[in-house]
Amino acid sequence: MLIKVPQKNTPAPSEIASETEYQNRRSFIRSMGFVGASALLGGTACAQENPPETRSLGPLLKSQYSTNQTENSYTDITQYNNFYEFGTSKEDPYENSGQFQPMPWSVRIEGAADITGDFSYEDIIQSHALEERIYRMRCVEAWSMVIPWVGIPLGDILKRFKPTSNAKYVSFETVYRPSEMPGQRRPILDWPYREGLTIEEAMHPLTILAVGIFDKSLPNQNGAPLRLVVPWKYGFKSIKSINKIGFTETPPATTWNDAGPNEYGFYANVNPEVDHPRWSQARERRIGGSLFDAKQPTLMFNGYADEVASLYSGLDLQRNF
Ligand SMILES: Nc1nc2c(c(=O)[nH]1)N[C@H]1C(S)=C(S)[C@@H](COP(=O)(O)O)O[C@H]1N2
Ligand SMILES: [Mo]
Repeated sequence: MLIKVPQKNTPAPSEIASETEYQNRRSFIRSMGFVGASALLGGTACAQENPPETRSLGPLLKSQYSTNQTENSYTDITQYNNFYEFGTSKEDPYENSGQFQPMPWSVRIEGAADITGDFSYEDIIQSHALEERIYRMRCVEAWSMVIPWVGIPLGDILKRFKPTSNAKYVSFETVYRPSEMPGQRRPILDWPYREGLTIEEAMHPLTILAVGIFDKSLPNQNGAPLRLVVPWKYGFKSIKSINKIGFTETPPATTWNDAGPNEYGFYANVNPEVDHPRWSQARERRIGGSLFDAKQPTLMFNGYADEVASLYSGLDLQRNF
């Protein structure tokens, strides 16, 4: 659900509100009685009676970047997940994310950019057309899916903040809310979950900030309300429920690289020739088929080599895994 923002108070499409404007608008909205729907309906009852996946996203642009492979089902995509904030098994995110409140939402933009501060979900996505992009997704655990994401090219959003020439990397953080995310009550990972990209990767047209799947807003277990999707990298780079984005000069720390530097590199490009130290990365199992289906060969850069290989020319991909 969205907070109802009065039309005449909505900024012009190209405009991005400053922090003070944002605060003013929020207090204006409050004074008008347009309080968050969660306050109207009361806490968790809202999440259960009106789950965010029921919100339709309206007309979508079809993207030239879509794969023509068969999509996984809504059930596969929403009930077989990795989202350690809700537990470590694949069913946990579906089962344990009902208390999570993705709206209202804001994202803090910080670091080497002319425009920084706190911006609402609506401010972040407001002026952008939503595209449907059917992407192959490959998890480091050697399974894959084909998912119809709804999103916005991340670069189009980042440019509005005017990153400076010192912005060599982009860092991302997931919200820290142990009261709503039961996995965060235990030190499974060093919370909050963190990820990072080079600025070139972040600006690449294949990288999107996703807000939905099929034609609906993101269910909690898939990273509501905003998550990254970087289809040529292992799934762990596609960080969910983002509430902080930073422009940095040096490579940002990332959760999985900190947890296991020999197993999870900063780049994490899908590469059938570089094995995970504990298993092969040469083949993958497509979720949704029979367990007896043959695994299929994994493609370099997850099949996106034509688009992204040039980002890594001259880089030793065995060392920079
Ligand atoms: N915050 C956060 N983001 C995360 C994860 C996580 O545990 N926490 N898991 C990652 C991993 S390992 C994968 S494979 C994808 C899974 O996305 P999906 O469940 O929407 O398919 O999310 C990634 N993003
Ligand atoms: Mo993953």
